[in-house]
Order: sequence, then C-alpha cells, then structure tokens
Amino acid sequence: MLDGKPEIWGQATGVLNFPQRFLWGASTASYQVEGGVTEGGRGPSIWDVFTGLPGKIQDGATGEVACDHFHRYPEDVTIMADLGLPAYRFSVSWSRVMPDGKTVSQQGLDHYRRLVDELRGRDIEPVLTLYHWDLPQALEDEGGWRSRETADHFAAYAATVHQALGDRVNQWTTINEPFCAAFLGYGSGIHAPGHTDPAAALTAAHHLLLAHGKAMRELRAQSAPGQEFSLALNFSPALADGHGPEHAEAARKFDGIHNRFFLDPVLGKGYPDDVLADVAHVGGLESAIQDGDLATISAPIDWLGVNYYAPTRVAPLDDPHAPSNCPLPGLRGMDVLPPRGRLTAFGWEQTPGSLTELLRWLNWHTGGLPLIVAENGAAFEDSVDPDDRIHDPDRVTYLAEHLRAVHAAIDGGADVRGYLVWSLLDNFEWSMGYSKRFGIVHVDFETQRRRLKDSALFYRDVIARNAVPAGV
Ligand code: IFM
Repeated sequence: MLDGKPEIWGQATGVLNFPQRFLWGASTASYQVEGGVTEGGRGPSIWDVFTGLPGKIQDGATGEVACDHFHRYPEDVTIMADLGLPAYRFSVSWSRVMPDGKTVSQQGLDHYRRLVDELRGRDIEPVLTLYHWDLPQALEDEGGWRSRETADHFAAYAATVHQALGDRVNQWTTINEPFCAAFLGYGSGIHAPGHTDPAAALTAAHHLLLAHGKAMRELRAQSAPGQEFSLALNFSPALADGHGPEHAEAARKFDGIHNRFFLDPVLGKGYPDDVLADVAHVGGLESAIQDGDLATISAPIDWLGVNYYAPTRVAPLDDPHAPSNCPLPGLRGMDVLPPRGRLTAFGWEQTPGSLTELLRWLNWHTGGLPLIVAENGAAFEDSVDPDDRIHDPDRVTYLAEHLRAVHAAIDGGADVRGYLVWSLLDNFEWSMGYSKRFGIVHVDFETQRRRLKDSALFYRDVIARNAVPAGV
C-alpha cells in the first residue's frame, strides 16, 4: 500500500464535513472492466460485435481483456479495501447471466455471487447496476431496444438476478444512462449497436424507460427489508451563451431532450410537453407509447443516481428550424458551442458549480428525492513517473472541486446521500478505447499492473475523514 498525501490536505484552509453515513464509493461497468468475454459461458453482447466493426473504436480497441476484472476481482477488491471504500458500484453483464438474453446461466450468476461475497467479506457495500449498455447480441438481432419485447426480457433478467443475489445485495440500480444507450446507440451511432436513426432512438429511449419500470415491478415484488432501488441518469445542464428569450429557448431545447425527457416520466410527470413538441416531427415516440406505460415507468424509486461530468454550452440559430450541430433527436434552431475554461483530456469543461445547481434543481424538481452522485470524475493524461508513482494533480483538483460542489448542494438542502467516483480503474472508454483514463487507480494494460494514483490517496483520505478540504 502506497503512502503519501497529495499536497492539497496540507494546504487546506479548513475542511467541509459530510453527513454521517454518507455513502462513499467507486463505480465501474461490466464491459469496461471485465474482459473474459468468451469465458464462463458468457454470450456475445452488442459491444463485442460493435468493437469488431472497422473504424468504430479508437485504435481498434475492444473489451476482450479490458482490466481483466473478471479474473482479478479479488485483487481489485483488496485495493478497494486498502482505500477504505465503503461501496463499490459495478454492473452485471446480462449476456454473462443470460447468454442469449433469455436463458439463465448458473455459471454467470455464480461469478457475481463470488464478487459480491468478496466485497461483503471486506465490508464493502455492493451497489449493483443491472444494465450498463451491454445488451445480449441475440436480443439486438430481434430488434434490440427498438423492440418492446426487450423491456419484458429485461424485467425477467432483473427478477433472475434479484432471485440469485437478493439475499446479499441491498442497493440496486436498473439502468445506467438510458440517454446513451438510446441516443448514442440508435441515434448518433457512436455506441453499440451503431444505428443512426433518430426515430429509432426515441423508440429505444421509451423502451429503456419501460424496461426500468417493468423491472421495478419485479424487484419490488421480491424486495427484502433494507433494499433500495434506483435508476441512474446522466445530466448535462445547458448553459445559455447570452441573455434574452432566444438563448433561453436554446437552453430549454437542450435541457429538454437531454435531461427532462428521461427524468420526468420516472417522476410521474410524463414526457414533458415542450419536448414532445420538439420531437414530434421525428416520429418513433408516440407510436411506441401504449396505455399504461407511463404508470409503469413512474414506479417510485428510492434514490436517483446522478451522473455528472460537465455542462453543455448552447446558442440559438437565426432560423428556429435550421438543423443543429448536435445529433440529439429533434434538436433544431440551436447549436452546441465549444467548451470553455479548463478542460479535461476528453475536452469536457470543468464547471463544478453546475453540479451544485443541478443537485439543487433536482432536489426541487423531484420534491426532495434522495440523490446519489453515481458517477463523477475526469480523464487526464496520466503517466507513471520515475518514482513509479502517478501524480495526477488535475484529477485531485477536479475531485476536490466537485466534492465541494456536492457539499454546497447539501448545505443548500439537497438530500445527497452518496458519491461514487468514476472510475475505480482506468478502463475501456467506449468509442475512445483505452485512450481516456478515468481511474483513480492506474492500469497498465500490457501487464495489468494496478498502481494507486495520487487521486486515489486523496480520495482515501476524504473517505477516512468524511470531509473534503475547504479550499487551498
Ligand atoms: O465511462 C463512462 C461510463 O460508462 C458512463 N458514464 C460516463 C463515463 C465517462 O464517459
């Protein structure tokens, strides 16, 4: 175990304490870390197929080996324990548990039982996500998320995983970021399965939300005392580039399709009228919605997973019907602007104040629903120094600033109950391959050696003190 505190604690002018029992942890996702894609009876997922297509992934990378977490999870759990992580958020690979999306593989379930037992043995709370984008390819062959039946298959899968692990997992998330699964997978085509059809993207979005609602019904029916069920949405607050109604309208459009479109039906508010109007010309949504769907989707959740990385700057176009440079369904008459200020290696801007505003807005908009920041973190160009250490001051600063932002939201009344950094490990960053490192733990993808970055040491101290340095 490495020692050594990043400077930031020594220079701190004070500390900001977090509430008692605040849930600290780290997140990963199955396809991004597991590898072992043909082992343990696992069937192919859409990401196995998509990464095999030429030109889709930077450097032709795949998740075939990734961080080899499938084999190395005991070592990784030891790292978590060394960091004092109280919680680990991971996702189950549907095609490991049901290789064709429908037929149960005991081997697959056993793998996750072992992982969960390893975590429990170290007093680490498992936070299990059922779907982080790796749909079994067999279901994609039947239409994937364009098909309503996929929502029923997902509910059956959720019930199966809960039957197997419900005696040892209390924190459940149905779906991670349906926005990405639908709009990047079926709309812009930069994610698996790679379709570029805006109407299909809206259909897929509805079916993903329906799948969440149907799974909630199964999970609640099997629920044991102390269990909590949630959904994780990715939010990008829209920042208008100027004042006046046109700018406000540009922000409304982006916020509508990116944020409220996924949130409002879950809260029982239905799809927002303004967004329905924006996407009416696209098709694919009205025809997908059946009687009773919105009631199913609005099944009460115990907490909302809030994934936040950066805001999006927007500006109006002169012609309200002109095509947008942003390929989200229905967007017209506005453009997304380049990010400003300090950027991460992904080119995302670092605006922690937007996280505070988001959490405070969510507190108001959801009527005080408990919130957990289920993902937040940053990619930077990390390198191993001659002293064999990874000094990542930019990530330490990013984390400190965003933790202060969370603290400010709590101070302002938001019921934020936890923070799960993205990510525990450097991993397969989707279309960017291994070029973007988000981990607080460095992974050498040649040797699979893990090394703690300074940010991991910083985070370890945050957890131990239940506090973040107030400022430097
Ligand atoms: O790596 C992803 C993760 O899978 C979902 N949320 C955003 C992260 C960073 O891009």
